Amino acid sequence: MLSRIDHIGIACHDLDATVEFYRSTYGFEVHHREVNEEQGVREAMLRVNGTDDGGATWLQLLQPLREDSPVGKWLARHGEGVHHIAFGTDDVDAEADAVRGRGVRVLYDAPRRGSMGSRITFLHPQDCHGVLTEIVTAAAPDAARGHSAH
Ligand code: CMX
Ligand code: CO
Repeated sequence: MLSRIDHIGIACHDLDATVEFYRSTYGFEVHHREVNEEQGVREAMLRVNGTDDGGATWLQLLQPLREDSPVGKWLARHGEGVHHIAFGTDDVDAEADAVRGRGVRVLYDAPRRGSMGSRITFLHPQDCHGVLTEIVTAAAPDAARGHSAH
């Protein structure tokens, strides 16, 4: 079951400037920073609210590490803005199998590592009415706590 909006991914050119906008305009603070080489991003996670499944909803601010990465390519074409939405579930493997069975292209054969030790996969935007869609299972609390922010 998809049980929450886990995060909204927002592409930006300058992570620090964008973090400062969200802090000074809305009061959202950075909970976690991370570089994900595989995804080609430097990111900041801003916690917005808790959810009734025990998880949370975040803003994921994304600056590309390289032009030839999903966020880098998208920024060059569209400029800054909302890049993807992510639904949270406690079983990303089962959800990926279920949507694959409904004819939606799942981009990864097996989930990969996302923010804060989560496991993530993506659905092709052309199969989702133009929305790049991510499915996330958060790390168990112990694993998340052991994950270092930098
Ligand atoms: N939202 C909606 N549509 C998108 C999109 C996005 N973010 N990114 C690409 N597309 C669309 C393009 O508009 C294009 O459609 P048209 O041909 O109709 O114009 C099509 O997808 C192909 O676009 P492309 O620029 O050629 O991009 P690629 O095919 O090389 O890559 C995709 C597209 C979805 C496979 C790639 O972006 C991807 O693998 N994304 C998943 C990984 C990712 O986004 N990582 C960063 C976030 C990490 C995180 O959340 O932790
Ligand atoms: Co994301």
